[in-house]
Formats: sequence, C-alpha cells, structure tokens
Amino acid sequence: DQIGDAAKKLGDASYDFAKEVDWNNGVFLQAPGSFQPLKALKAIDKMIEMGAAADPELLKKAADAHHKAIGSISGPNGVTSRADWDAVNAALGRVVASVPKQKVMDVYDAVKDITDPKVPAYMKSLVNGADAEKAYQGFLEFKDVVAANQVATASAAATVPTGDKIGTAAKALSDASYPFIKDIDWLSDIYLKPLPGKTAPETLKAIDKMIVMGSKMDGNLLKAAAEAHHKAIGSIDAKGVTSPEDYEAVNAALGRIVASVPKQTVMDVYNSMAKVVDPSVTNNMFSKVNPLDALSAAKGFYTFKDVVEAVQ
Ligand code: DGD
Ligand code: CLA
Ligand code: PID
Ligand code: PID
Ligand code: PID
Ligand code: PID
Ligand code: PID
Ligand code: PID
Repeated sequence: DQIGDAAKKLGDASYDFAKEVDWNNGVFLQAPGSFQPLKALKAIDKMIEMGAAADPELLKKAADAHHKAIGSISGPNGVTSRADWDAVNAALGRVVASVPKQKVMDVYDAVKDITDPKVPAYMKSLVNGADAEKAYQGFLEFKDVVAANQVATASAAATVPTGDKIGTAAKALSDASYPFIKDIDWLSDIYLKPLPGKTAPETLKAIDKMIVMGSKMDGNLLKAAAEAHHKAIGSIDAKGVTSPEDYEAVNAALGRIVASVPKQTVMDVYNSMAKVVDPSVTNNMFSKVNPLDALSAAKGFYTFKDVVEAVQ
C-alpha cells in the first residue's frame, strides 16, 4: 500500500537518527516539562479517544509490529533493525489514517500543552542535528501520504456486553475496592519514578508481554475498555477519583478483555512484571493507604478473578 511504500522512504530519511537516539535513556520516563498531572491526564484522554476511534485490526497489527521490533533490538542504544523500524512506522501510519484528522491533532495539541518548548531542542542536542532535520523532513513527506489515505469519519462505537457474569462480578469488586481507590493519591509524581534497580532493557521485556497480550485481545472489547476509561476521566473529582459507577464500568471492561485472552498470556504479564517490581514498591504503596481498605480490595480482586477465569 501507499503508506507501506512511504514508510520505506521515511526509513531512508530517519534510520540514521533512530540509531543515534539513546533509547535506554531514563529521561524518557520524565514529564516533558513541569509536572501537571491533570493536564497530562487530559492528553492521555485524547490518546484514549484516538485509540478508541482507530481500526482495532490495525491497532493489533501495530502491536505485533512493536513486539517483532523488540525482538530485533541490537547495540547499546536499543535500536531495532531497519526493516522493523520501517514496519513500525508503516503500522502506526495506518493507525493514524484510520481516525479522522481532528482526533490526531487533538492529541498533538494536548501533548504540546504539557511540553516545555525547550524539549525538542534538547532532544536534538543529544543526536546529530542534521540527521534529526533529515528525519523530520521525512516525517513531513510521510504525513502527506497518511493524510491522503485518511478516513473522514470515526468508526462506530464498541458494543458493550450487558447482564454477563463479569459485569455482575464487577459490581461486587467495585463495592469492595472503591474505598481503597479513594485512599490512593492519583496526582502524585511517584508513578513517574524509575523502578528501583531495573534497567530499561529489563523493563522493556515486561512491557513486551503487555504488548503481546494487547494484540491478542478481542478488538471490540478493547475499544469498549478505552471508551469506559474516557467516560471515567470525564467524572473525576478534584483528587482525580472517578465516580463509583464509572469505576465499576472500567472494572467490568477490563475483566472482559482479560477473559478474551488465554490465561497463560495474562500470567506472562504478571510474572514478567513481578521480576521488575521490587517488593519495596508494593510495600511503599500499601503504607500510604488505609490497610483495611487495601485488604478489602485485594479480597474483592481474588474473588473477581475466579469469575473471569471461569469464562476465559
Ligand atoms: C518534537 C516532538 C517530540 C517531543 C516529545 C514530547 C512528547 C512527550 C510525551 C509524553 C506523553 C505522556 C505519555 C506517557 C504517560 C506515562 C504514564 C505513566 O520534538 C513541535 C512543538 C510541540 C512539541 C510537543 C508536541 C509533540 C507532540 C507529539 C505527538 C504526541 C505523541 C504522543 C506520545 C505519547 C506516547 C505514545 C504512546 O511540534 O517535535 C518537534 C517540533 O516541535 C518542532 O517544531 C516544528 C514546528 O511544529 C513546525 O511548524 C516547523 O516549524 C518545524 O520545520 C521546523 O518545527 C522547518 C521547515 O519548516 C521544514 O520544512 C524542515 O525544513 C525543518 O525545518 C527541518 O529542520
Ligand atoms: Mg510508541 C509515539 C516510543 C510502544 C503507539 N512512541 C512514540 C514516541 C516515542 C515512542 C518515540 C513519543 C515521543 C515522541 O513523539 O518522540 N513506543 C515507544 C517505545 C515503545 C513504544 C519506546 C516500547 C515498546 N507505541 C508503542 C506501542 C504502541 C505505540 C505498543 C501501540 C501500537 N507510539 C504509538 C503512537 C505514537 C507513538 C500512535 C505517536 O504518535 C508517537 C510519535 O512518534 O509521534 C511522533 C518523537 C518521535 C520519534 C523519535 C519516533 C518517530 C520518528 C519519526 C518517524 C521521525 C523523527 C522526526 C523528528 C526528529 C521528531 C518528531 C517530531 C514530531 C512533531 C513528529
Ligand atoms: C503544524 C504547523 C504546520 C505544519 C504541520 C504541523 C504539525 C502537526 C503535527 C505534528 C501533528 C502531529 C500529530 C501527532 C500525533 C500523535 C498521536 C499519537 C497518539 C497516541 C495514541 C496512544 C495510544 C494508545 C494505543 C491504543 C489504545 C489507547 C492508548 C485501545 C482501543 C504544527 C507540520 C502540519 C504526532 C493514540 C495506541 C495503545 C491510549 O501543524 O504549519 O507535527 O505531529 O493506550 O486504544 O486500546
Ligand atoms: C499531521 C498533520 C495533519 C494530518 C495528519 C498528521 C499525521 C500524523 C502522524 C503520522 C503521526 C504519525 C506518527 C508516527 C510515529 C512513529 C513512531 C515510531 C516509533 C518507532 C519506535 C521503534 C522502536 C523501538 C522498539 C522499542 C525500543 C526502541 C526502538 C527501547 C527502550 C502531522 C495525517 C493527521 C508514524 C519507537 C519498539 C523496539 C527504537 O497529523 O494535517 O502520519 O504519523 O528499538 O525501546 O529500547
Ligand atoms: C527541532 C527543531 C526543528 C527541527 C526538528 C527538531 C528536533 C526535534 C527532536 C529530536 C525531537 C526528538 C525526540 C526524541 C524522542 C524520543 C522518545 C523516546 C522514548 C523512549 C521511551 C523509552 C522507554 C522506557 C521503557 C519503559 C520504562 C521507561 C523507559 C519504566 C517504568 C529541535 C528536527 C524537528 C528523540 C519511552 C519503554 C523501557 C524510559 O525540533 O526545526 O531531534 O529528537 O526506560 O518504564 O521504567
Ligand atoms: C499467584 C499465587 C497463587 C494465587 C494466585 C496468583 C496471582 C496471580 C495474578 C495476580 C495474576 C495477575 C495478573 C494481572 C495481569 C495484568 C495484566 C495487564 C495487562 C496490561 C496490558 C496493557 C496494555 C496495552 C493496551 C492495548 C494495547 C497494548 C498496550 C493494542 C492492540 C501469584 C492469586 C492465582 C494483574 C495488556 C491495553 C492499551 C501494551 O498466582 O497461589 O495477582 O495478578 O498498550 O494493544 O492496542
Ligand atoms: C489471575 C489468575 C489466573 C487467572 C486469570 C487472572 C486474572 C487477572 C485479572 C482480572 C486482572 C484483572 C485486572 C483488573 C484491573 C482493574 C483496574 C481498574 C482500574 C480503574 C481505574 C479507574 C480510574 C480512574 C481514571 C484515571 C484517574 C484515576 C481514576 C488520575 C491521574 C489473577 C483470570 C488470568 C480487573 C484506574 C481512569 C479516571 C481512579 O490472572 O489464574 O481478572 O482482572 O479516577 O487518573 O486521576
Ligand atoms: C501487600 C501485602 C499483601 C496485601 C496487599 C498488598 C498491597 C499492595 C498494594 C497497595 C499495591 C498498591 C498499588 C497502587 C498502585 C497505584 C498506581 C497508580 C498509578 C497512577 C498513575 C497516574 C498518572 C499520571 C498520568 C500521566 C502523567 C503521569 C502521572 C505525564 C507525562 C503490600 C493488600 C495485596 C496503589 C500512572 C496518567 C496523569 C503520574 O500487597 O499481603 O496497597 O497499593 O501524573 O504523565 O505527566
């Protein structure tokens, strides 16, 4: 297709740049400017809306392309192969083309709103500047091809199951865990701190398992989960906590996407995350909430998971 061909040209223009970026640099975990959690949540919300509007099949393929690209990483900078670099760009270009232009621009504008204007120049200062400019020129040509292949209207909303066992179980889970949810400091910057003692390549392994799980999920249910998160963001209070109803809908939606993949795929995520999350992290989280609320939430989760497993 045209986007695939254009991605090869983009690769010619941008792979030198890609090789120069230190993908293992911890700076990429930081907020791109001053820490503004509520504004950042708005930017994430725009990404969620774009993701929910995208073609689920193309999203799956983009996830697969990333998984493959992680497999061809080489060298100290963590760069993927030239072929996989092109394949990722093509896959993301197709995702972008599957949503209306305005949804893409809404993401750009919202991310711009939390990005310090000095950030791009700082990024450029870490690589060969001429190669960055060549890459950007390539991006400008690529985006014209994407725009020429772009849909004008968003795809239909997801169909949300009703009266299913997971939906019923989500009510009990939500009742048992909402007090805990209210104890958590959602606006803290602690969630942007590096995982103690872990390197980027180690963490990427765990993320890879999530990418694999995402690509196996039922596309309609994943879309529904994105829509439920978007709705929940719309009902947050000043501390970032969503309403009980929207919280319940998120739990139901997540239970359904978990049930749509094999158990082993879920356990692969859990086991790989357990390897990178030091027990001190969990204990620290626990120390900041009411312990009885956390235990009630945990009990609710362990009951919920049996219902999910039964329909998995
Ligand atoms: C950049 C963009 C990269 C900056 C990276 C910041 C992104 C941080 C993302 C954090 C999100 C949070 C997610 C994590 C959550 C964690 C939860 C725990 O360097 C601009 C200005 C605005 C920059 C910010 C907006 C970036 C938006 C990127 C999309 C968002 C993606 C989402 C990412 C999140 C995660 C994904 C899953 O646009 O951009 C560089 C540009 O900066 C440079 O400016 C451009 C002008 O816009 C353009 O108009 C033009 O002036 C251009 O062109 C210069 O500069 C000139 C000529 O006109 C060209 O023809 C050509 O010759 C060129 O020069 C060659 O040099
Ligand atoms: Mg990605 C984007 C890393 C998995 C879907 N992703 C980005 C970039 C960053 C990144 C490079 C955001 C920061 C930025 O804009 O820099 N993703 C990244 C990693 C992983 C990952 C490390 C780990 C596996 N992503 C992943 C998965 C999905 C996505 C699983 C779902 C399938 N990701 C996704 C989308 C988008 C990203 C939809 C974006 O739109 C965003 C992005 O790249 O926006 C431009 C700048 C970008 C780069 C350095 C890489 C692109 C290089 C282009 C082609 C040329 C360079 C031009 C110029 C020098 C800088 C960009 C300017 C900008 C205004 C265009
Ligand atoms: C400028 C000036 C003009 C020239 C110009 C110009 C530049 C405009 C630009 C630009 C626009 C632009 C847009 C970009 C958009 C990037 C969008 C990224 C979206 C990320 C998402 C992440 C996610 C997911 C995902 C799916 C999940 C939901 C999420 C489901 C169902 C200034 C050059 C025209 C870069 C969507 C993918 C996993 C949230 O206009 O003179 O330069 O860049 O998890 O959904 O699972
Ligand atoms: C524009 C203007 C509107 C019209 C429009 C428009 C276009 C927007 C577009 C577009 C946005 C867009 C985004 C793209 C992003 C591509 C990002 C590629 C990232 C590749 C990576 C590869 C890799 C790896 C990996 C992880 C490793 C690092 C690597 C570590 C820690 C402008 C059409 C709406 C194409 C990250 C995955 C293995 C490098 O908005 O008018 O057209 O395209 O090895 O991580 O090692
Ligand atoms: C400039 C002027 C214009 C011309 C121009 C220009 C240059 C702009 C530039 C540039 C922008 C730019 C951006 C770059 C972005 C790279 C993003 C990389 C993201 C990598 C990540 C990696 C990671 C992980 C991971 C998970 C870990 C955290 C991490 C935990 C809990 C100035 C040329 C346009 C290079 C996200 C995945 C392992 C961080 O604009 O005229 O030159 O470069 O380790 O999670 O640990
Ligand atoms: C233990 C001991 C026994 C008892 C026991 C026990 C506990 C096991 C447990 C547990 C397992 C477990 C699993 C959990 C899994 C969580 C998985 C999260 C996945 C996240 C993803 C994120 C993403 C995306 C997304 C889609 C994108 C890709 C991504 C596309 C196509 C120890 C109790 C049995 C909690 C997938 C969603 C946006 C990466 O066994 O005695 O306690 O918890 O962006 O994909 O867009
Ligand atoms: C298990 C054992 C195997 C069998 C198995 C199994 C099950 C795994 C499961 C499962 C995993 C799982 C995960 C679930 C997660 C639910 C998470 C809910 C989150 C809700 C939030 C709501 C909100 C918001 C929001 C953003 C705001 C904060 C809030 C800010 C900054 C165990 C079956 C495989 C159900 C986050 C969105 C508005 C609070 O593996 O043997 O069954 O379920 O307002 O952000 O303000
Ligand atoms: C213990 C012992 C067992 C019993 C037990 C137990 C407790 C475990 C616990 C606990 C675990 C736990 C975990 C918690 C996790 C909370 C995660 C919140 C994430 C929030 C985020 C918010 C955000 C943003 C956002 C984007 C911004 C960045 C942020 C940018 C660029 C010990 C009870 C089981 C509470 C990610 C979205 C706005 C950070 O196990 O016997 O009690 O709690 O602002 O992006 O700015």
